[in-house]
Amino acid sequence: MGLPALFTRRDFLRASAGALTVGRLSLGSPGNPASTASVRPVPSPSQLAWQRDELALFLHFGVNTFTDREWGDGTEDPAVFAPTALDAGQWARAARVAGFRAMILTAKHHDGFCLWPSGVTGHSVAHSPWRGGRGDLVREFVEACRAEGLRAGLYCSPWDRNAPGYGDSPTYNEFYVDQLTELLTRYGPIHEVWFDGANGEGPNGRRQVYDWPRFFDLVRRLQPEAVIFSDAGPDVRWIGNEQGEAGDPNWATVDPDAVPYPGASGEAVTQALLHGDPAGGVWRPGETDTSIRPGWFYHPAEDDRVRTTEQLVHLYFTSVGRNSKLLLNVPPTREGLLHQADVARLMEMRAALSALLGEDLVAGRRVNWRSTGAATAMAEVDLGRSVMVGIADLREQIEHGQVVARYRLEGSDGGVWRLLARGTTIGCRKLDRFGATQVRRVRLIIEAAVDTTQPVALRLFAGG
Ligand code: FUL
Repeated sequence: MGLPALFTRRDFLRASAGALTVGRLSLGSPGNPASTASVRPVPSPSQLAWQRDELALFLHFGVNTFTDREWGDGTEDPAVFAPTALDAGQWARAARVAGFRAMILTAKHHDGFCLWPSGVTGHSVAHSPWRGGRGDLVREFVEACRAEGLRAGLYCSPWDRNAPGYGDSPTYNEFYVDQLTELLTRYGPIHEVWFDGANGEGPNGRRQVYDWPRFFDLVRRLQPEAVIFSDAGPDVRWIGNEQGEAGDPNWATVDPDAVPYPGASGEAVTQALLHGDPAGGVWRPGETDTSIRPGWFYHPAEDDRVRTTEQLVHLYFTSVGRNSKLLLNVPPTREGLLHQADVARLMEMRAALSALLGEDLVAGRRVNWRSTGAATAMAEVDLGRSVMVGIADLREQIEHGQVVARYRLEGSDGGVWRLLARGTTIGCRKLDRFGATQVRRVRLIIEAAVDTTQPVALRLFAGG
């Protein structure tokens, strides 16, 4: 069987030249009071918890799972949605055991099919054979998250190829607000609301103009603790690609005018998403979303194209290890279960990370931190014995903001200091892998920062 055509939001935007600009969004968030004076931005408690979770599992599931497509066109018969052994508990257990702390479900993708019995459309699980039409997958999903201590997030695509009102902007915005209201009031705390910017034409041939400020205000009102994700935040930004590579450097601060609305495109937008902005007045860390398989939805033809353990470990280093959070998509099969090959890979990834990052050689040693100038500093540690180091794990105290712009790491085994790694930003967590080197003393030199630096936490591992 041929591979289904894969589409990403970038392909879509390229294909639809002249996407509408809907005006600049300038919503504040709890961590970003309106003022952008000289005080550097800091994360809100929700943004801090979101980033420290490090790993979230993304679940693309819906009619596409059964039609073998990536983007449904909205004409799918709800009867095709017929998982035979659905168990959201299996998703959640795999996620927790693999070290994930949150899950995000596609409550509605671009085809408009709702995984919950929405009161404003019949295009939902209520008209499918699953659980005799009485099922509510959003409920099963949030309950499974809670049972495993995971935070629950929802993706409700604004682009809806089934809704008859799509393209008649006020009518559709009303409908979409009703759907969001259902999702944000029926299921208890929702930790992340995930908006993508895909934006097409409705049956009337007119492009829908989304009322983003209204959508974001609604989330704030109904779920004040939730973080809102989109290209344009307001709380969490897209990292700018779907391959799993955060930018280097990667600032959690941004200039909100650089990405004026979700779905904005162009090279300047991509650069702003990848790198953030050291002078940015708003805290908006990047989320790296990518799939364990080539597609976002499950396709049997991709069963032998699951990322390898080594690739998943690399992914962790290029996302979590670059001041980002990893949202890894693992799509349920037509049974409604995560595929055993994917689950095995998640477990192997956890085992590999635990082996690599298990024994901190700095633990119990005194790290000597001193300021060496207005925005430079040095940390030095004696490891007490000569050991091999191959990985460094650096962390800024981001509750006070992000400031480090350039650093280098050196090691010595009694003689000269040798360069181990050099880098730009650190932020929440920076992981560097380098050729394993025998050292007894290690020093971290902060060469440039945009403000006075708080002590940076340093951990070292043997690597391998
Ligand atoms: C994009 C969508 O077009 C893809 O199908 C997928 O859901 C991805 C995560 O977001 O905007």
